[in-house]
Amino acid sequence: TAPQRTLVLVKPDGVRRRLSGEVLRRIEAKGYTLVAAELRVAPTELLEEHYAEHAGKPFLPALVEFMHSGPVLAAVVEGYRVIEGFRSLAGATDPTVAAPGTIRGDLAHDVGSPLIENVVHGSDSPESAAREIALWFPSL
Ligand code: DAT
Ligand code: MG
Repeated sequence: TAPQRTLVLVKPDGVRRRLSGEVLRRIEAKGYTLVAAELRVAPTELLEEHYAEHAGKPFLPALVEFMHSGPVLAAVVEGYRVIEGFRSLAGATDPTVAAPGTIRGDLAHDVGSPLIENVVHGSDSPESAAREIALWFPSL
C-alpha cells in the first residue's frame, strides 16, 4: 500500500525549549521520512484555518495566540500509516496523562495555563492531513 503523509508541527513551546531536534530525531528513529520542514511564525489567519475544527470553542483564541507567539517547525512526514503512527509517537493531548515513552508523556507537563502546551501537533486523519499539508505547504 502507498505511504501516507502527515503534517507535524513543533509548537512554539517545543521550539523555545529546544526540542525541535528531539522531535525530528524520534520521527526519523521510527523510520519515517522528512519530506519538507520549515521554521516560521505562522500568521493568525493560517492558524485559524488550521484549527477550523475548533471554531467557536472557548480555548481557540488563546490557542491561536500561543501558536503565533514564536516560530513553529512545520514538517511534512511520510511513511506507511504515518498519520496514526505519529499520533502514537506524540501521545495523548493532555501531557499529564500521555504515556511515558511518547513525546508529550516524556517532554511536557500541564503548566496550568488555560491552554494546553503539548510540544507537537499531528494530523488526525487522511482528510485533515491533506487539508493541513495544502495549507502549510501549498507548493507540495
Ligand atoms: P490534538 O492536538 O491532540 O489533536 P485537539 O485537536 O483536540 O488535540 O486540540 C488541539 C490543541 O488545542 C491541543 O493540542 C491543545 C489545545 N486544546 C485542546 N483541548 C483543549 C482544552 N479543553 N483546553 C485548552 N486547550 C485545549
Ligand atoms: Mg487535533
